[in-house]
Amino acid sequence: MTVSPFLVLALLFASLPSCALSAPNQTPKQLHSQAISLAQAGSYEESLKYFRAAVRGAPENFNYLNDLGVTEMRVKDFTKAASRFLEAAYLTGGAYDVVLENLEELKAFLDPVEWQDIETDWWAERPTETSTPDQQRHKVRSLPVVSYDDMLDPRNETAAAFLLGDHPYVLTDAMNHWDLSAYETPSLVADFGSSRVDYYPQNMKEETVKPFFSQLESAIGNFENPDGTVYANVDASRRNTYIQWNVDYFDWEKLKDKGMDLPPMFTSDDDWINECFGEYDKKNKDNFLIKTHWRMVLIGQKGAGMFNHKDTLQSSSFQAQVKGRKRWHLCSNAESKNLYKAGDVDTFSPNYEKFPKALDLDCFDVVVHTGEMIYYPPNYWHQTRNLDDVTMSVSGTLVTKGNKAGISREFRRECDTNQRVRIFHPEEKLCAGLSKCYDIWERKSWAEDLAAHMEDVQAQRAIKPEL
Ligand SMILES: O=C(O)CCC(=O)C(=O)O
Ligand SMILES: [Fe+2]
Repeated sequence: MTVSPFLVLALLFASLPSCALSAPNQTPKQLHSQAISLAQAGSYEESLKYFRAAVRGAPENFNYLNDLGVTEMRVKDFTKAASRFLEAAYLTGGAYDVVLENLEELKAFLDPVEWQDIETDWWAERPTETSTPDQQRHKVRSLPVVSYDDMLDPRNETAAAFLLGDHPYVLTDAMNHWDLSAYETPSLVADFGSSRVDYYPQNMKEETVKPFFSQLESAIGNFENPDGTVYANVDASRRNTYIQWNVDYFDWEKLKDKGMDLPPMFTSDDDWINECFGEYDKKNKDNFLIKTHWRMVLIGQKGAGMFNHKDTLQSSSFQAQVKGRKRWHLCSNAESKNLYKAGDVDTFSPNYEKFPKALDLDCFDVVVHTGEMIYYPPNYWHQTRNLDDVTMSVSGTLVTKGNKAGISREFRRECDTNQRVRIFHPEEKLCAGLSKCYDIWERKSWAEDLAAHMEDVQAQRAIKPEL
């Protein structure tokens, strides 16, 4: 490796004070100083942790980005280094000579095709803040918006068509009396701090990203604390933390006590979970809920999101937006032919050269605001991006009249030990519970049950008009 880019860094180093070793809750400036000390002492790998933490705490600081890039070059991680220099050049409008010099140096280590791929990926990966589909050249429509009042009105046939769950929609005014203060992070930590969560310090943008298993309290603590060094071996330079909390039976009940009041079409699983898995068998119920990610709270920073995918099990889902806004791109199963495989197409900003069929897509793109809900039927592709810092939502999986056959088929396959590819590896007891479910789902009068529940809500409203 030639030395010139590092001379640039050496000059930067020389002008900075060295400082004492690690202390918790350091500012980005302190983290950067510490990184420089470590790099000067030749501990590049260790210093990367601190450079990345500094960048995480001050993502717009182009000096930190540049120094991180230089150190990544030193450990021969050229792809990452390139993304730092590109970011720094972008932030400074190309007016920062040091970065431009480093970029030129770096290009010498890469062949032109590799370089072009890195640049394209960097553009596509950059978290954009608005919902403007500026990089989209395929057809996107906005999702139908239905108000809860219209849905509760039996004479409103248009709204009634959405009730059964065969079409995607955004639902408004169904969360008007939720106590959203219960979802402020201090309140969540106070009430659910020891609950177990999957913690993704670096987003869920690809299928291969693996989470840490953590307690909600420490995940939220790390999330809010700019000292990213706690992430040890993870490159946590981007503030794209996503926490996925698979909610167990009691925590879901507790969320209800704290003012989560879901409309009837999203609560039909309450009717059968106890019956299938045993009212007093918490372990069996939780096994079902957690293994299938049946009910979740998703807590994410701006820019975090989930890659384009279809849910397993051919289930439907709803999501209630309790804090911030989330952008969704939804495509029906008919678009599978244009979407390659999960995670391939970034539907917010597709690489049409690499995935040309994406040009033929005809999908939905919608921003769900605080207090709104979104629903999608089975086999819908979806990709998300959080638009606010912090964004939080509650999601639930649903069995409906239209998807019960598909879900039963998927679960039966999961319970068949002769199948080679299985996802959940359910135990015998869980499968015995599921067998009960298939019967219940088969016998259930879906439309009538729902109509009865809706009537109940209307009747309650008539008694308590303030609802
Ligand atoms: O909320 C998100 O970011 C994505 C959630 C999701 O894909 C799901 O619940 O299946
Ligand atoms: Fe999903």
